[in-house]
Amino acid sequence: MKKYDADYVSNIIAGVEKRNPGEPEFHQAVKEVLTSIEKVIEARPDYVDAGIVERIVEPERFVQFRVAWVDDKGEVQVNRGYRCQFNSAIGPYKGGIRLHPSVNASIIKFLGFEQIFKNSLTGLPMGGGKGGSDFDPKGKSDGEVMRFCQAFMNELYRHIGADTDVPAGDIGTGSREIGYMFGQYKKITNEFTGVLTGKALPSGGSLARPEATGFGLCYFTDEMLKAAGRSFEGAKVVISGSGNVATFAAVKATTLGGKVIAMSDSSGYIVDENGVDIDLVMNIKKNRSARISEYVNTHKDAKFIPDCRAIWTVPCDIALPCATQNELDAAGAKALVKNGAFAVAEGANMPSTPEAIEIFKENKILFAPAKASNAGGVATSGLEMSQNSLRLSWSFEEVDSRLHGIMVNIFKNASEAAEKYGAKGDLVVGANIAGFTKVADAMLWQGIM
Ligand code: NDP
Ligand code: 2IT
Repeated sequence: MKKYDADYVSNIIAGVEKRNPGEPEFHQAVKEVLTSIEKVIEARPDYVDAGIVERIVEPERFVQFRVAWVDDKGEVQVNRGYRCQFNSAIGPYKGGIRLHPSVNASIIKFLGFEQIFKNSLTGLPMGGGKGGSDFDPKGKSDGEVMRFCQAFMNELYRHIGADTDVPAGDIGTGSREIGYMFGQYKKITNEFTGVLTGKALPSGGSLARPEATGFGLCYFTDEMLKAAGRSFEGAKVVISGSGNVATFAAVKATTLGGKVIAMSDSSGYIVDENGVDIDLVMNIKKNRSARISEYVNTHKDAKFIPDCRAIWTVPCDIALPCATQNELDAAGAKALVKNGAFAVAEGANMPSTPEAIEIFKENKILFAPAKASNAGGVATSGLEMSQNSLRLSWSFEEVDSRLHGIMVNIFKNASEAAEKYGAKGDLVVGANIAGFTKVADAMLWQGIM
């Protein structure tokens, strides 16, 4: 029988590093989760006995495949596709598809691993998964994007299904891409099912799914601020990114009384002290190849700085990193502290480096970790799945109010778990413990597999 000792967790982390060489993002995500659930593992010999932790860090299935398609010049292009089916203990695999040139096995595994605990936190029956490709939608014609998505689905379809694995959007994958993938899945299988979420309304999509991640982020942040006697009211807000999550976070932060003064894309950031014109940002970024620098052509008072990582030097009260992993490092964290920011809430997945999180902790900055604060997107995907199963559509207000309730609950569960394990106020620990326990109990109940 296995026993817990002081090296138990560090040995498992070392094993993950050895078995997955050259995958720093995956190592980072595993380390963060495992080190923050040590107290639970220590208290649960049955988890140790059943090898729960050794099993939870190993994907149940990881597929990598060739995606060949023909570009507008008639030339053959080859990309690499992935689907990581990480854990199905509490429901079908669920998680987005990322289309970005940086996509590799490490990024897909880190995202799939995070998704296990995030999905568990939503309270809905969804396992963890993630997929993607190194395809770059920037600079591609609509026809090229369609041919790529169809080629991607020509392989992916055999691995997914409404009760097996339900992909959705992520960086580079929005309604257009989901549409082409959905059409191809339907063509191949001759089935109209809720196999993807983030669908357009006439094909079974859910109202409020486009808004959900950004809105959910602000609902969660609002709870965290309220518990600390603060609010969005009158706060200056800096948001990185200008895609799906960032723009709807900007909308809701404004509704809640905040003033968004800076946003970015991978080429740099804009500062508009009059308050960012969010409609304009959305309009510019409708085209995936467009640059946010165009903003200053219309708003002459605004500035564009061609260095996206420097956005954290803009003095603000609340920072919402909503672009990508590791975009907020120690230098960014120090700048936020120096300028008096009081809260950081993650919209992107793992946007803060471990060093940055340490700096927030040391300086008592309120910190909302991604797997709790950005769970509103996948939660609403779960609501889309429910509507598809019921063959019904709920109103915007109905979906939004369920989303709000889910985010309030996640904050409550993460706060309570943190307090129970002696880490009051530490939402990193609280979210990891609350997310992990439910999955671990399901794995325990289902036996060794
Ligand atoms: P989008 O593709 O809509 O937007 C991505 C934004 O981030 C763009 O502004 C993009 O700039 C910027 N960005 C992407 N990669 C980089 C990079 N390497 N360096 C700097 N900037 C970058 O994606 P989403 O808004 O959907 O996703 C943003 C984040 O939120 C991701 O971490 C995603 O995993 C996470 N997330 C998304 C959810 C969803 O429902 N969509 C749910 C939960 C989390 P540019 O235009 O220049 O590429
Ligand atoms: O990271 C995420 O949670 C997402 N990209 C959304 C996943 C989903 O299935 O809606």
